[in-house]
Amino acid sequence: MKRETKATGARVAILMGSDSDLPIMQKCLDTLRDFGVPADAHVMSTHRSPHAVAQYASRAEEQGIEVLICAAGGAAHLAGVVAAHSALPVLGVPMPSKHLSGVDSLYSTVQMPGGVPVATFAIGEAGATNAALFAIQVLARKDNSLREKLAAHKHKLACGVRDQDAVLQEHLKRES
Ligand code: RP5
Repeated sequence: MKRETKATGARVAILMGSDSDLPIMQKCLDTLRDFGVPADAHVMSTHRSPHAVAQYASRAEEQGIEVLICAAGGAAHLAGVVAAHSALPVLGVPMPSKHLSGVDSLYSTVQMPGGVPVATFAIGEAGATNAALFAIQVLARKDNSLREKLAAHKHKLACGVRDQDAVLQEHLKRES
């Protein structure tokens, strides 16, 4: 079946090899939404729907997509094949897998041949969140409002750690 790609206003596309990846990739969608970045998301598989992957990847740039985020598990070739078909930055998120805990996904995403880069993130939810943040950092180079939101995000992280430390100091004081 031919998949038509229509311009949707999305700046980032999230592709995942199966809907079983969605619970983890929801972190990626949520992070992009929190920053107000319009994103497309699709299930498509290098092995199960190879033509859809090739077609989407080769048309993504003309559809206005600026960064491609690809999540797959096991023999995780999605990010690599997308990178083969597009000159856009491709971010790979290795999914935890049933038998090898995602180490298979990590290796098959990260070990690209020279000349075809895939920026590979941590296995699982941290990787899903960080891929979204990295995509936002790329877009923020030419977007002041995103730069401000990233600065606020960093500030919130630091405040969270400062609050944790304050609780720890109270606890230690009570114990002494
Ligand atoms: C990969 O195989 C998918 O990305 C998923 O992580 C894994 C298992 O897929 P399902 O069997 O759950 O569809 O292609």
